[in-house]
Amino acid sequence: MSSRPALRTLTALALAAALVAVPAGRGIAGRGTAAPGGGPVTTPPSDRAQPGDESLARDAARNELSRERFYFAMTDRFANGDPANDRGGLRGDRQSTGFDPADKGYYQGGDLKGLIAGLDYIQGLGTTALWITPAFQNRPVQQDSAGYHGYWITDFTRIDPHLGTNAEMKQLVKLAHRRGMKVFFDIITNHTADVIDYAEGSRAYRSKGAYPYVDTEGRPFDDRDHAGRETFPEVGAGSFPYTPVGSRTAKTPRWLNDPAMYHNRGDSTFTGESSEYGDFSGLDDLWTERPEVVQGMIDIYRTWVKETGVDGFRIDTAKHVNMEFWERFSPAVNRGRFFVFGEVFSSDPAFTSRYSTRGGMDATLDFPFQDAARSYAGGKGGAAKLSALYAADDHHLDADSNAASLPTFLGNHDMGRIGHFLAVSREFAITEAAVRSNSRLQGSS
Ligand SMILES: [Ca+2]
Ligand SMILES: [Ca+2]
Ligand SMILES: [Ca+2]
Ligand SMILES: [Ca+2]
Repeated sequence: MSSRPALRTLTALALAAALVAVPAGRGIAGRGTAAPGGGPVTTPPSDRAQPGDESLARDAARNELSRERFYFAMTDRFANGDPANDRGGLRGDRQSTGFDPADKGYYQGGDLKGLIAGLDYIQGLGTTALWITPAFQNRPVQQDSAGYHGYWITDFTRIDPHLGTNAEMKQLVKLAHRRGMKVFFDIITNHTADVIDYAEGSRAYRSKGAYPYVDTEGRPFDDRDHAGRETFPEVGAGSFPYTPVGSRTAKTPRWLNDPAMYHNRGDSTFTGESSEYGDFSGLDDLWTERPEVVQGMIDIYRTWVKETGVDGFRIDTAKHVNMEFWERFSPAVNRGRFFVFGEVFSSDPAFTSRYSTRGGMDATLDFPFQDAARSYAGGKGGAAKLSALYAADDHHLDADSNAASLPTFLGNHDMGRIGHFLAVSREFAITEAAVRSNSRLQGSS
């Protein structure tokens, strides 16, 4: 008999901004019974069972995190608990401070104190876990928009002063735990803020075939041959397809200021090779094949886990980092009861599942479910996509992870809300390239 879940919970939660509902994964067993109060799932044996069948017909292994109901809060948009930090300690107009509550592209004043004060409200919605937008210090303004969303990090060791302090983050986690709630960080290893420019004055993607990396002796090499290894070829200023220029002091930790820690190939087109090697609208794309970058990111995030006691990570743009990186990063941070789920923007379970079966994550955000549920509820596509989705659940199955742990959602802060999709009365595809180019969250414009 199968324990493949035939039903996923669809609980839409109201969120602080145009955000996402992430209910309890695929947490209901197909023919099983969910115990009241969230206890273990039990599947009664058939009355035709033979002696010994029960030991074979067990429920699938379930990570205990498969029953969380997430509330995804964009901290800047939740509640302003401390007007004194609204400008992040900066002086001047909004182009300096990033603060302009009259413009949704700028900081509005929300902060960690506001979240702490709202824990009663958040828990009262039935929430068991809080996932907050990246909280580390951002470049306050890039072009005509501010880093209120948190995806333009300059200092990976410090909470952004617009949002609060490192001590307040520790307090948030502690107070959430006291209520039996978990806290998840939204983390980024793919890129930093847009600090590096190219001397050539262009950002069009330059491929590895036409512009191979060269070592300090001028010899071309393929960095994939060295990905995930302990050593890497010596490179210098002339090693890259573009010549990186920009501040050498803007980022923390210091290793992030070395331009040789970045791919320096120009903007991603979200297809082919550029998906992993290109910049997100100028955001500096880290050379995640390099051992220094792997270890640097492990050090950053292990320190945060140790200092705050946070319960897990939602990993931003996971699809845009090479798999060898995840094979080393995930086991280094994902220890004990920790839970890691990646953002892999794809509706193909054969693709998304690789990040938990090979890349060491516990799960990926269930983009394939979002796509199939939207298609079904929109009334045009029938149930074929949903049927195919469930039939593909076995892609996710391995010794320590399976489809029951996939956090589901119907809309999110990049693509929009489900109500909008349903109002559009035709079948359409939500592509990553279109979503990314429309979203103010990732790009620099
Ligand atoms: Ca504030
Ligand atoms: Ca990348
Ligand atoms: Ca850049
Ligand atoms: Ca696994």
